Amino acid sequence: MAATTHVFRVEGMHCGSCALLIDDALEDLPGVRSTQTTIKQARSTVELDADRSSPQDVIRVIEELGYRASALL
Ligand SMILES: [Cu+2]
Repeated sequence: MAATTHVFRVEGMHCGSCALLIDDALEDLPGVRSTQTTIKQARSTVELDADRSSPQDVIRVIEELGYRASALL
């Protein structure tokens, strides 16, 4: 199974704890191999196994935490 890297724009982060919160939640999503969220760039970079979760699932997890997310690539 090949993992692909997806980049998301994340709006609404206030501090580094927000980024950690998002990374912790994304790590629980099936198929997520790595996740790196930075407030400085307002981005989440997620390495995802497409057989297990979709970019839309990543967006849903981020938005359930109260942030806004959109796929960049
Ligand atoms: Cu915060």
